[in-house]
Amino acid sequence: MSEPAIPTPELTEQDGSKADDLAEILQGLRQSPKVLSPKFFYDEVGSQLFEKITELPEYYLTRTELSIMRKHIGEIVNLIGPHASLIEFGSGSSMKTRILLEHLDRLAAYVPVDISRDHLVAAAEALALEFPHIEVLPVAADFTQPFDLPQPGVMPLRNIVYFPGSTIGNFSPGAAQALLEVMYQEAKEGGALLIGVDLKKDKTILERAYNDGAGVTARFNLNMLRRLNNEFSANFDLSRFEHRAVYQESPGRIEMHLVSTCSQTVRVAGKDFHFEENDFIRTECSHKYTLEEFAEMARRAGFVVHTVWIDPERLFSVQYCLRE
Ligand code: SAH
Ligand code: AVI
Repeated sequence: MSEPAIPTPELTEQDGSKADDLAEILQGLRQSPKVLSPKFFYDEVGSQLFEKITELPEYYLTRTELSIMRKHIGEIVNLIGPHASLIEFGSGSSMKTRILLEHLDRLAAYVPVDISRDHLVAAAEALALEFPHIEVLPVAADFTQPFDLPQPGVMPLRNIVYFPGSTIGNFSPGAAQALLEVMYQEAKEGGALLIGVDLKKDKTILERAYNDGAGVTARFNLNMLRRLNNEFSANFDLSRFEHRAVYQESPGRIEMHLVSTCSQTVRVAGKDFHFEENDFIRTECSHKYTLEEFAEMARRAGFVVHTVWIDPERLFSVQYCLRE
């Protein structure tokens, strides 16, 4: 007898408007220094380049977070308890989530939320095949804008918001707190937040992680310009920009830049933007926190840090935060 077919996960789509994205891009390019949001990294090519970054020897974040998750999965599972709904912000390929999906007790649903639509759909389909007993409900949305969550078929006992990867670091402290407040709402009464937070450390380790020898991070950074050319009628010449990542001790963040190698004018959707040699666009900040700094930010959003797991080298933390 043949196996029953696994249904394709139903996608909930919160259509961001192209016009809003363009307005945000033009506004960022008018600033001094010029800025673009890191959310524009993630088309299909950008998502794949990020996957490559996670495998780089210099990029300690992913393998360290994975090792923490594997080591403490028993304790994490006990804290979360049975019949939870797992809502993941910025799920990407859901690689780390597999550890949770394999171990959590009778999960009510898994709701991955990501802006990179096609990548999300592929990841959700793979998970539905791998975990046929779990309801997978993908949401394609910009999580910085209001979005609706689908209702699972089975009523969960509690909502667990999962935010791994230290993606929280890609937001300014004010925006990060606002995002934590959204997560507080989504966790609902009795819910919790499980979050990966990268820690402050030696500048050399940090700058190496964002300036890898194979040049993958440079390709990831430059991909944003290729995307603007393809989707927003821009004419960036990628050979006239260089990747740079520098750690600013105060406030404690890596800044990724695209530096103009000459004096040039670029057109985006009919508007001209001039660059002198060495002018740059800031494409990403990756804030690093002390445990105290993160606890304070979480507290202001309504969470109390319950348990913190750290690797022996104190590079990265995974934190379980309860709604107060
Ligand atoms: N959670 C994964 C992936 C981290 S990469 C990990 O830990 O390895 C960051 C992810 O967040 C990407 O998949 C990207 O598409 C998504 N993302 C970034 N900004 C977003 C936004 N504003 N709304 C929704 N998803 C976003
Ligand atoms: C997704 N985010 C947490 C990564 C980071 O480390 O800030 C994105 C990244 N940028 C360069 N390398 C990786």
